[in-house]
Amino acid sequence: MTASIPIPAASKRALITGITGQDGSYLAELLLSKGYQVHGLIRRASTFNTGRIDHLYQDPHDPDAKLFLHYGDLTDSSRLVTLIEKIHPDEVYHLAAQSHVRVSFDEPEFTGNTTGVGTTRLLEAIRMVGVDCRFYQASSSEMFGATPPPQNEDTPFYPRSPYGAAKVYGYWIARNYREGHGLYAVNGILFNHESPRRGETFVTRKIARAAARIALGLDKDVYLGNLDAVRDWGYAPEYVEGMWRMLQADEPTDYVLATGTAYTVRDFAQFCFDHVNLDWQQYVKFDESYLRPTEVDALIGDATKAESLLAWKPRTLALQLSHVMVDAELNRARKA
Ligand code: NAP
Ligand code: G4F
Repeated sequence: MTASIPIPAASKRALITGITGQDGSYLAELLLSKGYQVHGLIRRASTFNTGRIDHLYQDPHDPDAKLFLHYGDLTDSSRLVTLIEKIHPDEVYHLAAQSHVRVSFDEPEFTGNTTGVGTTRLLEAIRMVGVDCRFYQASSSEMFGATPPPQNEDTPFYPRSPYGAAKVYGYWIARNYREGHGLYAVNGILFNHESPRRGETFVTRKIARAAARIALGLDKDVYLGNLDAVRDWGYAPEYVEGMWRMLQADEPTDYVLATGTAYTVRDFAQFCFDHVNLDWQQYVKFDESYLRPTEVDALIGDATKAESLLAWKPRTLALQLSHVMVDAELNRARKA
């Protein structure tokens, strides 16, 4: 932690909220590789929550250190002001959120407070300090909810969860600071993107992990909810590259990142189990507790704008992604 350590000068400084999450960890790697000084907001927890970024650790006393971590929370506005004042970032990537859709039905108020109002707290900190920076808001395809695919930047929002509603609020508050306060603020409307670093309770990681562990004789089966949901799954490292590109453009605007391909949860299960030569139907069981009060049936994105303005293109599609994830789980399980 860097409580009393003065921050050295650097060519470009980035602040990442949510640096301990899937996307934050890949983005930190990318920005460090580009020579940025990277600052990450982390929450105090009773157990370590830095597993995804431990390999990036640098001694903050080292004069060449480029990664600095700061305790803070999206519910603590005075801390956000202090940090913006101290770091004076050139780019802010706001990724922190209560990001689990199913959990948002159990904790709607908390989700609104962090995922929604947390964005305002950070934007207000930037405005109050008066720092001239570029701001990335982690918006979500979940905002489209019940609006049928294909979905692009002009598609109306119809959120179907407290999480989706909080993200719609975050989207509009970021646009408001762009239009009202002249902030360079961008909404990246990202469709589902996954990786071996995905949280274990999201469906792709849950399935990949189960397939690997069942193949190794460590588990017997896996319980899932709705297998009919259609998602547009891409690969997280490619999506964080898109986030960075959004903040390098001349003008701030909003972009969809997606692969444009559509698979059901059932398809993804089949890909994963096929990869370890098992019949998914023998191992996937149903548990209604994984159903949601309102489901998002189909998300399929149209990323034409990002492709033409940012030259961004996804390379890894669902089948290859499933193999990357199952192989990572086989390695993890063997090591453990
Ligand atoms: P993730 O793995 O769940 O990471 C969420 C991050 O937010 C973690 O670092 C978490 O810290 C932090 N966080 C949560 N509540 C916080 C709080 N109150 N104060 C400070 N930090 C807090 O999410 P992800 O998949 O990387 O997604 C990154 C962002 O993109 C999220 O905003 C998500 O909603 C959005 N998004 C994700 C996808 C996707 O498919 N992955 C698609 C569209 C949009 P801890 O480690 O301490 O929990
Ligand atoms: O993996 P999921 O939990 O992802 P979901 O709900 O699409 O949300 C993710 O993507 C959003 C972008 O659209 C992000 F904004 C959000 O932060 C998050 O990263 O569920 C995918 C689908 C759902 O339809 C769900 O009902 O899988 C279905 N599902 C079926 N069984 C399950 C399960 N989901 C989970 N998490 N666990 C199950 O056992």
